[in-house]
Amino acid sequence: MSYTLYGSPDSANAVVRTALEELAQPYQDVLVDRGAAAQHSAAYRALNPQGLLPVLVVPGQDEPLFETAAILLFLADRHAALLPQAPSARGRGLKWLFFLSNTLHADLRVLFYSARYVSDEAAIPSLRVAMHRRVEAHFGLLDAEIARHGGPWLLGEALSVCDLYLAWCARWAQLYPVGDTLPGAALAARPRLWSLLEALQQRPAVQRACQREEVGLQAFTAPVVPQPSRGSVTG
Ligand SMILES: N[C@@H](CCC(=O)N[C@@H](CS)C(=O)NCC(=O)O)C(=O)O
Repeated sequence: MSYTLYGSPDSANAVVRTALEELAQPYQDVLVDRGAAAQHSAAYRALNPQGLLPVLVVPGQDEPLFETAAILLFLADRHAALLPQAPSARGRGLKWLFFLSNTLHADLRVLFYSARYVSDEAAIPSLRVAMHRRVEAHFGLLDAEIARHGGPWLLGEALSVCDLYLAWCARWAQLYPVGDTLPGAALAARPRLWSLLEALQQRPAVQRACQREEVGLQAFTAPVVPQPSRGSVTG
């Protein structure tokens, strides 16, 4: 029995998919069509009561898993890969994984779904200006961390789930919300971070994930809004 990944094109399921591909684990896909608001259906909320993507169903687990970082941590533990295993380096992996989840990704969500975070829509432009500033600072911290130890990956010499999460966040920051995004140049000006993105998108496993997400093979350094053959990227 293999994993079952619930997702929609170019959504947070892409991070989990990339981890599954890097781990060479078989999995099946279930499309949750955001264009039809399927993530809010009763059937999907039975899997994730938040109505958010992704969900990973894991044989042998008594419940479906949700929250991208939790799923990444679960997979890294189960397969003893993609996070430092040495006790002395474990904390390094966890702190950046949590930073990506509860700070970078959470702040990106404020940009993507700004109307949910204000009571007056007139406040959205100014909220977005502030959030762009925060997100740029987060990418600056990540770039500085790579520079501090010399890279090439966020945690040093070994690829980790943090790199996968970081790269998809960098992609989304350049694409969404359509018409009010972080300029790609703001990321390209972060040389260590940019090198990481370039290296990551050359990996065969990452390319397999990008193909299944239908996002093209320069998904992180020259992203374009996809036109998926099934489902929708928004909704
Ligand atoms: N904290 C959640 C956030 C997931 C998330 O933002 N998912 C988006 C897709 S990228 C989603 O489901 N959006 C639909 C919605 O908010 O209605 C996680 O890490 O899993």
